[in-house]
Amino acid sequence: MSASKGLFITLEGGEGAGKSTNMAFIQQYFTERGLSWVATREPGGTPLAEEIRAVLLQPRDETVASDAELLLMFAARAQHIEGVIKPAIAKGTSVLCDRFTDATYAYQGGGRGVSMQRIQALEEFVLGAFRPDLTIYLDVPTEVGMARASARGELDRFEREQGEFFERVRAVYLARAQAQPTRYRVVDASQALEDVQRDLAAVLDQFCGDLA
Ligand code: Z5A
Repeated sequence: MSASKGLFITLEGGEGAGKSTNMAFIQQYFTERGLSWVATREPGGTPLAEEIRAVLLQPRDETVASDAELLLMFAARAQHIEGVIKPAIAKGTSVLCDRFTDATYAYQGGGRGVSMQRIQALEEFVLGAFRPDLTIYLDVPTEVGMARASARGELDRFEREQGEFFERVRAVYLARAQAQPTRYRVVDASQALEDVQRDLAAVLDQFCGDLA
């Protein structure tokens, strides 16, 4: 990978996988090697997209139609790609993104049961051929992740889902990782944190070694 190209790296995981904890580790990895980076997240990452995030995560009495949820995810994504992700990469800055389109396949496709063809059509409409260079999936058994996450405070609209929902989410992530081994790396996030981060560093060494 040439030093002038910013990488687009996405981090994915189910409930309690440790994304926030390990996003901080990835940022530190980049900083220690003098690599320029910007950290961002989905849904969100720009003022407008963060407003859409708040709408999406807010628990509400009204049932949210799966297609409304799907379209809001992609509306936020369209704004995020144009406003943050593509401009950073064009400047040679790597983008470290907490969730991206794989989360839509996992949560809206797997969790909610939206057809994968419909998600794929929106992906092509909003992203064209643009995809992450590397997607790291932090894999943790659902019951382990839910136990970790239950220690947190008030639950958002997604965190209120039941175990079967998160089992379907996990199954989609694992299937996508298996189907796209060039882009995906799966890290066993049920290990002790220091072992998770050793494995993460090995993945990053392989992908980012030429940039330092
Ligand atoms: N969503 C969607 O449906 N469709 C989409 O297209 C997109 C998103 C993009 C918000 O995402 C919701 O949006 C998300 C899916 C949906 N809903 N859910 N669930 P988010 O990424 O902002 O929210 P999150 O999933 O809750 O992520 P998080 O805050 O990064 O949580 P986390 O992965 O659980 O990470 P954590 O807070 O670092 O770790 C949880 C706890 O585990 C914490 O106490 C840690 O100290 C502990 N931990 C972490 N690692 C370990 C290890 N190795 N051992 C022991 N304990 C650990």
